[in-house]
Amino acid sequence: MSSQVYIGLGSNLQQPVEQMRRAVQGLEGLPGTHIQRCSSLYQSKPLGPADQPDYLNAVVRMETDLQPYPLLSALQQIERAQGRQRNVHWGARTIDLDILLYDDLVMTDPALSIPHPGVTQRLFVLLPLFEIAPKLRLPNGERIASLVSSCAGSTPMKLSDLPFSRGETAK
Ligand code: ROI
Repeated sequence: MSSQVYIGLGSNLQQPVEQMRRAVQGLEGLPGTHIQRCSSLYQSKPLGPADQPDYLNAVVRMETDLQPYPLLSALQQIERAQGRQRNVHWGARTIDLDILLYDDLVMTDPALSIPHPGVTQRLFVLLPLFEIAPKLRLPNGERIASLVSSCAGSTPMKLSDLPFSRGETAK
């Protein structure tokens, strides 16, 4: 049986809009995987070192037959294909793909934490997630809606009201 998974996307290097588009194509191309919804693009100041460009973030909901670790490897393969380099901690990146939620799974392995810790703490994750799943709850019962209203930090700017995967340019 397939699982419902939310993936967070982030990019701040080498034409982020194009990077996001390619990553969505990459996700759609994964075996046994089908994208159901894409959020708008959101622009925000970097969390962490400030000497890097602003980020674009989005969230995708998809159904997949891939188990968590095979899915993680597949995401890392897409990141590598798009030239992702892991040198600077919290540094700029062409593309970042995170498993935010995987059904109601809770796991805290050193290599893979689900739900992703950012889900409760980062508005650039919460806002696009709320856009495509306003009634969603975390496995512990917390509502995304209440997390959005209690989360501190500067509000990311929504760049387009339309999903970016359908050919619109977010400008
Ligand atoms: N900051 C923003 N605004 N968006 C991100 O996706 C993002 N990703 C990161 C760090 C470097 C923590 N900062 C970010 O990994």
